[in-house]
Amino acid sequence: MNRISLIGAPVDSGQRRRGCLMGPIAYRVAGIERELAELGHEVTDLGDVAPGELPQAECPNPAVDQLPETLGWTRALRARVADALDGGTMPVVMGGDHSLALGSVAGAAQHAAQAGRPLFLLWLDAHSDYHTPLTTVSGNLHGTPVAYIAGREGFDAFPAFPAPIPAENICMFGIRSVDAAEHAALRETKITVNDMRVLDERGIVAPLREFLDRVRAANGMLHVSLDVDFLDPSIAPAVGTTVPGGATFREAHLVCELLHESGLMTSLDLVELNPFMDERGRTARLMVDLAGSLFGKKVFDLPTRSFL
Ligand code: 5AB
Ligand code: MN
Ligand code: MN
Ligand code: MN
Repeated sequence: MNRISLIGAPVDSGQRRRGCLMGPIAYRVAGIERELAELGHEVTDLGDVAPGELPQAECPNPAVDQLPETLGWTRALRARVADALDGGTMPVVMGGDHSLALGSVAGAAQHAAQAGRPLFLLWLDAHSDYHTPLTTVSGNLHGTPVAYIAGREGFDAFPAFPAPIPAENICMFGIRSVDAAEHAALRETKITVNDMRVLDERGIVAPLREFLDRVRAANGMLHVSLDVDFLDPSIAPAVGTTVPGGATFREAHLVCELLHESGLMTSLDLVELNPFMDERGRTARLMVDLAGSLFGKKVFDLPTRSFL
């Protein structure tokens, strides 16, 4: 049994296609609270976070969009996620675009540092989100959280990231769209980038187990950040940044099931759902279904059978 804190994060400042602010409501309408409660967890919906007063901020890169808004969210979400963890609950952040991870992972890192445990990051995404505010071409800050979390330079406008996560503790899955500047920077790190080619060749189980084994061996905390575009757009159309060739329905569920079995996840983001682009709620429902798998839902609970 987990004590789960649902945290609404209607963040829309990390990109320019509006709609992610409707995400938290879509998760509620799709029944996320009941889904998790029926699995035996104690679920509390803390409602939506607000960004607070917007700080003055400037960035040398004129492309950067909505910096003060994103800074406001970063502060507010960091505090809320750290509080949820300090109170012994597991935060599930319902986004909102991926810039919310600037705050949610900072909150997890703040808590982990105080608890004296290392923090690991599992990034399930089509994109590596490894730009800094200085390298981004689009100016959309939802493409920057991993760089902030890993302690890259270029985030002068932001509060210093508490205990940046060492590259060896960061693992990405589903990657299939990386910009040139991100690629060059990632080459210089030890971040594990399991792109779709790796999943095609090795499947998802072996590389995920390798990572989870490392988390367990270090007695680490594990933050999981699930971007809707990790999934193939044919099953999850409700995203602004679709990239073909993503994870299938079963691959995605298998990741979630293995994560649940590991018992290692300590905080979670559900990001980039844009309900305005959904088809009759199917993406919202799929994400709730995946959240169910992450918290112990199984289709079958029978010993393996052979029907010969
Ligand atoms: B997402 C791109 N690299 O910087 C950029 O959806 C896309 O949170 C970023 O993964 C995608 O704008 C951010 C082209
Ligand atoms: Mn992302
Ligand atoms: Mn993405
Ligand atoms: Mn996106």
